Amino acid sequence: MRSWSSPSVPELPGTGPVPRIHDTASQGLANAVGHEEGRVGVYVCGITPYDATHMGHAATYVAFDTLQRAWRDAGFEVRYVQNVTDVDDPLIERADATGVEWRELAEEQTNLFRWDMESLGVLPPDEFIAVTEVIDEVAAAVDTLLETGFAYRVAAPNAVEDGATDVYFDVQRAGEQTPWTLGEESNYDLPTMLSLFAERGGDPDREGKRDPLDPLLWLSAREGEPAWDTTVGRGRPGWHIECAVIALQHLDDVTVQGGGSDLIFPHHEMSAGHASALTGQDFACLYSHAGMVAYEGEKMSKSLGNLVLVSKLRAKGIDPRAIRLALLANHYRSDWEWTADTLSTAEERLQRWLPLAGVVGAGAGAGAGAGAGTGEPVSAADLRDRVREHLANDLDAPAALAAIDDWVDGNPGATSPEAVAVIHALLGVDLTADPDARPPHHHS
Ligand code: 5CA
Ligand code: ZN
Repeated sequence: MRSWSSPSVPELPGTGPVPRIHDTASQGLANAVGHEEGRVGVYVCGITPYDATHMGHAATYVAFDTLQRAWRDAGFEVRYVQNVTDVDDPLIERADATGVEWRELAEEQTNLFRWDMESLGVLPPDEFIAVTEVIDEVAAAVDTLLETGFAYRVAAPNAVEDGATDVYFDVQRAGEQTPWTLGEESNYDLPTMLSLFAERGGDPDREGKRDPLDPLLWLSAREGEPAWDTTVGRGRPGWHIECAVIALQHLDDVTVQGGGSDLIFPHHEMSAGHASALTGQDFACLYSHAGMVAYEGEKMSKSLGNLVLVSKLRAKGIDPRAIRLALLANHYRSDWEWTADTLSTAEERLQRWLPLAGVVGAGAGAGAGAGAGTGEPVSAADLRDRVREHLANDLDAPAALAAIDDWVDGNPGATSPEAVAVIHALLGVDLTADPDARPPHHHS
């Protein structure tokens, strides 16, 4: 599928340190490196295209964008793959409820997402793959899992065709015969797994399964639902196999499997299991998860409807660079709440930084810090080193922002092309851009 346009990323003098990030599987910090020297591959789970793009989505993609920028600055060649779950239960339900065709809903929302990512300065994936583009590949993988005994069929009495079967993944067998075992990625105990499985699309009580935690690989055609004729039968892919297949198809080396922390289990656990059963090898080197953004006291989620959308803020004339700074002001691994202050603080910060590029912001003038000199005097090269160090330390963007604030305070009124380049390359905020010069929103 078409991705989106890449923002420019200035090259900085020298190279940054190899980034270290938290790995969910080993529960500690690890060098974000793969099997091949100087090359990394990252798979970040993409949107299910409805109610896009809310601040939770945006925070997660900006977090992995920061990782990419740190990698590039450290001299790595990065290959980035992202999916779009354009066929799944919640999308179909939403399409039905609103009387829109599911394909149309997915296309319109994916366009909106592309536009939001572009406006936030997020680097595009090299491969942006919709599930509907890989139906045959998923079916082939399910066939392989059936042949190798990692998958089995379960009667589906409510399917369209008489005698149809759904296909499930055998977690016990995979645990015995592959490098993967249940819980190795998430580190969750059984009761936690069972409750999260039920909560996040699993069906622990489905009759005929060998283990309550066995996840669906293939759903045979149901009345009124999308289905494809394939080698495993007429139907559609399960959720976890989709990401395993796309990642394996487009990356030689999955250095990092990423997404929000709501994907730790079952999604990334099961994707890792499926991939291990298909290849006989470990799936990703590292599993990286962004914290959950809340709003009005609860996780921002499509099912609750407590959403702040990037596109709505932009329609109100909010500078997307302020949105990006608002997201970066929270450590990517923490759970945090979006409030009105989140945005106003970021807007003030942007105004304080704009003079670095010789732009006098609306709120500047006798603005914050002018003449205050509270920060220590450091050179722009020192600032670059500090920002690099903070980002290499588990993507500590809040510390990087604070270092820049200090620098601005310590150099009141200064313009600095070096500082501007650091902010542009590593934080994805271009202080020289004219926010009003962006093309108007293009509808699908
Ligand atoms: N299509 C699947 C992944 S294969 C999916 O989870 N789609 S999604 O649209 O629900 O979420 C897209 C990404 O945003 C995922 O990485 C998810 O973990 C992340 N995400 C969703 N809600 C939040 C939130 N409130 N805070 C932070 N990240 C979130
Ligand atoms: Zn996924």
